[in-house]
Amino acid sequence: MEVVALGESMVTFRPSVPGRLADVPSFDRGIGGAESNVVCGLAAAGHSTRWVSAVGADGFGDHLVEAIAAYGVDTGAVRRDPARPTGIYFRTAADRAGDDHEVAYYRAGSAASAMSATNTDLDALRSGRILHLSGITAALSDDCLGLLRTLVGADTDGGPLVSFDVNHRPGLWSEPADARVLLDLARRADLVFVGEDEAEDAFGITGGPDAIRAALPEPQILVVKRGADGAVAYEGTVRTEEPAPRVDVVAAVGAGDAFAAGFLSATLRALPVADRLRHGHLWAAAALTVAGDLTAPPARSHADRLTALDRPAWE
Ligand code: KDG
Repeated sequence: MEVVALGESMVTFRPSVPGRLADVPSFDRGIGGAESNVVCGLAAAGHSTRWVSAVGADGFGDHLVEAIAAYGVDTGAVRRDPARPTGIYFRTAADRAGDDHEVAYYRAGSAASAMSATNTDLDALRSGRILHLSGITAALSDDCLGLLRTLVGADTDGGPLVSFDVNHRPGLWSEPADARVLLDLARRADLVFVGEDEAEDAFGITGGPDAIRAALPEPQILVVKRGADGAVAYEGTVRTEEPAPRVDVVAAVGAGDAFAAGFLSATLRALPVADRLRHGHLWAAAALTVAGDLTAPPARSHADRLTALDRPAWE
């Protein structure tokens, strides 16, 4: 197994016409979940992947497991919980300025929020070359936070490389300061993805990528995403910056997951850091130009041709 991911996935509902949640009469069903988005993208690109989670013993749980398995992801370690429902959520589209959208989660008390270090298959979680986690899980419950701490705090000799996407979701944290637990988790991971704005919102770190690295020196690799301004990776003391290609954004949802998946795919292929960033950007570009949470990645041969372009043509 190349990549294993842990996290809650949800059946998602997007308005079939633009407008406020209060007004739209019908919704299109899809699937979402930051961590399963990553492994679905990787599986679509030919990598072997597993998703570990819990869903209810209900129709939405069936749909999630079937839809994620259809990408080629192993779902054998997903627990079905007859006592709790599968989470769902509703999201309206952003306006042209990019940020006026509504998100309504119905996930409190969900099957996934009851995941813990005792009811989740830790062997399955540690069975890949990379274990991908995110800060969303930390916000779901104390048990979920405990599970994350078990995984990132483990003595990882011979274990998977732990990849952690900070994924700060303000709507899931009761106190803004609570999100600081994410900084502690990030410090114990091997590879960390964080947005420049996110570092300010969640950790109160201002001053850009170098300031974030100064506050977060522990991970072997730290990737700071700067939206349309590109991304910076720090590997030890080596700093690599790659601009993002320009795209007409339809919806930003899922772009961070696609970036992480592209970066991980290139990591598994042992490509240089600059190329890992470029693959991240290209996968994110594919996600930015569609409305849903989950997008097919660009074809590998096409992405390889684009990442080989000289700087002026790339930008
Ligand atoms: O990154 C996209 C995710 O935010 C989305 O798919 C749903 O996992 C999700 C969440 O918790 O918001």
